[in-house]
Amino acid sequence: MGSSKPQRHFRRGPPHLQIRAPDKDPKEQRQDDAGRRDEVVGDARQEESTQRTVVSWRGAVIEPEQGTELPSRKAQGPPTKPPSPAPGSQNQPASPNERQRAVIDAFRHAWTGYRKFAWGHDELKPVSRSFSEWFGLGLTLIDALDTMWILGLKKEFEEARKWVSKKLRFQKDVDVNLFESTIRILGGLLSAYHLSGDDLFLRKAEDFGNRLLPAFQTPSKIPYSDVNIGTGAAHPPRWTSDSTVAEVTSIQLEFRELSRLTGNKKFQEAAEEVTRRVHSLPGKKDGLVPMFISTHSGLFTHLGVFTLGARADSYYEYLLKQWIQGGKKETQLLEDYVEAVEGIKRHLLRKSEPRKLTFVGELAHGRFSAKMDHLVCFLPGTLALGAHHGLPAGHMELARALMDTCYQMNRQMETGLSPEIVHFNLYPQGDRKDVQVKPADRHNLLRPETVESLFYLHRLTGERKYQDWGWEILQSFNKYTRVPSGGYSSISNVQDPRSPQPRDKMESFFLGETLKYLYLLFSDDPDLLSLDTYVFNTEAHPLPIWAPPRVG
Ligand code: DMJ
Repeated sequence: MGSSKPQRHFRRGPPHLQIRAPDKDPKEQRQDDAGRRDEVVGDARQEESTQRTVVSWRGAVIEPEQGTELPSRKAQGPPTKPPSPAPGSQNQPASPNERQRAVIDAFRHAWTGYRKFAWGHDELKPVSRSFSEWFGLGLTLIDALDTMWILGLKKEFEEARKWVSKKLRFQKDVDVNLFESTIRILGGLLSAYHLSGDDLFLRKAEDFGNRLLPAFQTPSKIPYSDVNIGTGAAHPPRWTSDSTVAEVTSIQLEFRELSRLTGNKKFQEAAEEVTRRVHSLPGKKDGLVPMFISTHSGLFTHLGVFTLGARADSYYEYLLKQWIQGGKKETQLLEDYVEAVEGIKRHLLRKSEPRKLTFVGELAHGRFSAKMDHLVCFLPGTLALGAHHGLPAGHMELARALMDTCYQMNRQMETGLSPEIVHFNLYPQGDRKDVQVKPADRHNLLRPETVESLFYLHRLTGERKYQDWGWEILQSFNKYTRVPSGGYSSISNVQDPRSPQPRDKMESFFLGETLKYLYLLFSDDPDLLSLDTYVFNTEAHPLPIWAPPRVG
């Protein structure tokens, strides 16, 4: 794609900007100096050369290359570390199968609405055929770039690329949320760069990353939630001086990658300082973190409340994914992740009645609540990914059990679509179902988490049932959320198939994540964005796993 237009520097070859891995990972250096924790018995460096056991954590031996894999891949002999993919080197997919074609059709329908009624704006309002602005940066268009590339929608990609080149300007007096803009805009640009090899996206990413950096200028180095990308003024939300824990700990994949690509360590240093500080904070419970953190003191606030849902979710996801991104050397990240999984098992797991579905509830000051956000459905996928990368088989078992539950959160609704929040039934009572929904929680925002995890579970087990479950969900999206004039809309009531009540908004993550994960779920090709080569950020933007540094 694009090779016919060399004047745009749109090509597959190596980019102009300096691309190099950091000489020596500063975190690794610090770990060398500090010595290893008692639990860590392996030697990460030795692992680099021998591919043997890396660490154990409280007795759980972690063997990085012995995770769950498709049977056909196990037979291929001793595994080797894949090199980081060169930008533009991901193969175009083979011809899409029937289900993938249905995803392409859904994407085209969504894109048609966006193109007609919301072009260059943040989000489509498909019912009123208009748009809404959040940051005023073409959020849906940027979030969808890599999806178009992966789905092979070349014409659409070219047109969007032209908009990025001609219209996207970051010199604007506008406040952006650091986390949301990092995962969607910075992540979207970086992955568009990696897939296409087009320098334009890297230049834009670097410009944007520079404009986000003032958010980190706080007394504690814990960033403010918001920053003005035109003036550089950063501030917390109006109602508090706190930041959200998931937000400040889910920007690292993107900032680290930006440093690797540009050779400028300032992005990585700012983001990793947050990781270091959060690592050693008091107020955790067996690896589980509270939801808020003060930008003044750098301490957790609102102590004693623990959830895997909103405000904490991707903290856990990014511990594992940074460890994978960095080549499985940063053992502190791994330890924090494994400890947190143990904390989840100890404090938050229960089984519902009557079907005994395993779910993740919440804990508030010692009191358990059987409430689970749909957001928590990222967890089966993350657990499966960890097991694939060598974490204990028990993580995979838990992933399977939670995947069943997330499927039931969709299946037990009249529309086949999950509500935003469910409450599980803990006691046998007549014909009461496992999954209960409160009136205020009946909406569905076209979120990706169930299909995201279905993608991982299918990719890592090869079991077709996960594809079939995703197919049911795609059909439900088409039946209840598709707007005839173009686009898909979030709905207010997943329990009323006759009147699901469109809310007139298509979130950017429907194109950035939901449809992308569905397309990947329906693929049977493990090399289409291989999980040994790429790690997906929390907005489904694939970034390369870093290759080990060359020796000698
Ligand atoms: C997305 O922006 C990301 O997946 C984030 O991690 C959680 N919220 C939405 C999707 O639900």
